[in-house]
This record gives sequence, structure tokens and C-alpha cells, in this order.
Amino acid sequence: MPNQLLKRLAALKRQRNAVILGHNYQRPEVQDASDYTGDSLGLSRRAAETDADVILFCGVRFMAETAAVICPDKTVLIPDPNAGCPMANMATPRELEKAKAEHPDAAVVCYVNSSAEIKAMSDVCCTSANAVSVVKSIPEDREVLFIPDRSLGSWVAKQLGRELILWPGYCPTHHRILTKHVDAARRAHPNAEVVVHPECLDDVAAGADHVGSTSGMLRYCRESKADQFIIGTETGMLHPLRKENPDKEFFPAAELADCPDMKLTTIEKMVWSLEDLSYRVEVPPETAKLARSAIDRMLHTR
Ligand code: CIZ
Ligand code: SF4
Repeated sequence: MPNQLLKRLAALKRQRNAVILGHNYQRPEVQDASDYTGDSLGLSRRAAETDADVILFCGVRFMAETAAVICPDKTVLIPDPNAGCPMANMATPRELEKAKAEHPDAAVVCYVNSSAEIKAMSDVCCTSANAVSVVKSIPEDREVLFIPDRSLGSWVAKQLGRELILWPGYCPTHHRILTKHVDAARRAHPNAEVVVHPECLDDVAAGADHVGSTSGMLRYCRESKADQFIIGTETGMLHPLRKENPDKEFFPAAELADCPDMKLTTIEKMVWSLEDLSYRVEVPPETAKLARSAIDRMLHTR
């Protein structure tokens, strides 16, 4: 990475009093140029704590929206306005309205991978790190409509032995990881543990040694006695795992699990973003207020 660009980025960061948040799925050089890296929940917490005036959010739009909802007084920027999430787009307000009318008594639990509008229409939000405890906090006799990720919903249902109303959304990147890929990786690395994300297909999750969020994967691999791991999630995750565990080896379950939206962020775009204070991510106050309630309910779940 040309040093000049990184120097320019550092100078702009000081000038703008900005903090750079980078998701675990970002390009390695973007993660290395971030002040904090982590999953969307961890980064939202950083956003809530920061004294910075500007948050440069290196991730996809719904994550920057969440930061904007939590920090209404700060300027939230995303380096590329096209960085969306196909899964988040699989739940629209009109469709959710219809589903809520069909299940008027159901509690709506929405995965953080959703637009602020969808969060505003939901009872409580969750991430892959806390989905099980969030659903558990809802009384057993109440129906739960889980949106938009069918795979995560079905994994949570299995963990709790509880039936959930599932939504037909999914992550195209995680669904590229197939059992045959995991089997081939196991044959190539017979001593490795298989660690996958709950956005993976049901049979991939069922065959894994551990299923968890990206923050959960970091914890699991740090604590595990194994020294080789096959990782079933977006390939950006290999970077923080390798950085934190230099004595362990990490192999992707499938090289194809690359999220094109996550990879839209580059150092150049980060520099342009701080130069121009673009692209601003704003959520209308009414929507933000309701979305905030769903997020706060998640944060207060134990
Ligand atoms: O919540 C996140 O950051 C996502 C999308 C992945 C994960 O499990 O950390
Ligand atoms: Fe969305 Fe999947 Fe990309 Fe995450 S990896 S941003 S869920 S498409």
C-alpha cells in the first residue's frame, strides 16, 4: 500500500476528528488502517463510546445505518455508497407489513443485517452473536417471526428446540459454502476443526465442530487446543484470525465465500470519503427513534 495514501488518511483523520471502524470482512489493508475492527455489534458499541465527530464506517450500509441510529449527533460516512447487503434487501417494509398482518401476535426479531426501516418495524434486533439469547428472552407461548435470515433463524430454532416463523432471506456469500467444500477441506487437513457462521446452509452448520458469529469464532479459535482450523465464513475473517493467532493455521472452507459488497471499500475510497465528507449515512429521525428501541431492547437482553 503506497505510504503516501496511508499518511494522507492519518492526516485527514486528525483534521476531521474521525474514528475508523472496520468490519471483520473488510480487505486486510482496510482492517489494518482501522482504529477498531470487529463484528457489527462490537463496532456499534465503539460508535456509541467515541468522542470523534466523524465515524468512517468500513462495512456495508446497514452497519453504518446502525451507527447513525446510535449516534444521531455524529457524521457517519461510508466510503462506497454501493456497499449494501443482498440479505438485508430481502426484507422490505411492504413484505414485513404483510407478514405482521398474517401473524398479528408474533414478536418480530430482526437480524442486524436489515435496513433501519425494517428495524423500526421490529420488536427487537439481534446479531449472530446474541440471536439465541434474544429469542430465548421472548416468552415461550409467543410466536416469533425471525427476519430476514432463514439459515440463522433455523439454527437458533434448533438450539432452543423452538419453532420460529422463518423468512426466505439468505446470504449469497455464505450459501456458496457447500458441504462438499467442507468435506474436501477436512480431507486436506484432517486435524483441523471446522468453524462456521450460522448464515451457512443448515447441513454445513450441522456438520461443523463449532458454529458462531465472527466475534465468537475469534474467541473459540483463541481458546481451542487445536492448531488448525477450517473457516466457513466470508474470507475477510481469515485476516483477524491469522493476526491474532500467529501460531495457528487457518484455511477457508471455500475461497468463493467472498462478499463483493464488503470488498468495495478501498484505502483510496476511505481517503476520498474523509476529504469530501461523503457519503453521509442518515436515517430519518422518526425511523431512527423506532429502530433505536429495537436495538436498545437487544442491548438490554441478558
Ligand atoms: O454481525 C456481524 O458483524 C456479521 C454480519 C457477522 C458476524 O457474525 O460477526
Ligand atoms: Fe450481507 Fe452476506 Fe455480505 Fe454479510 S457477507 S454483507 S450478510 S451479503
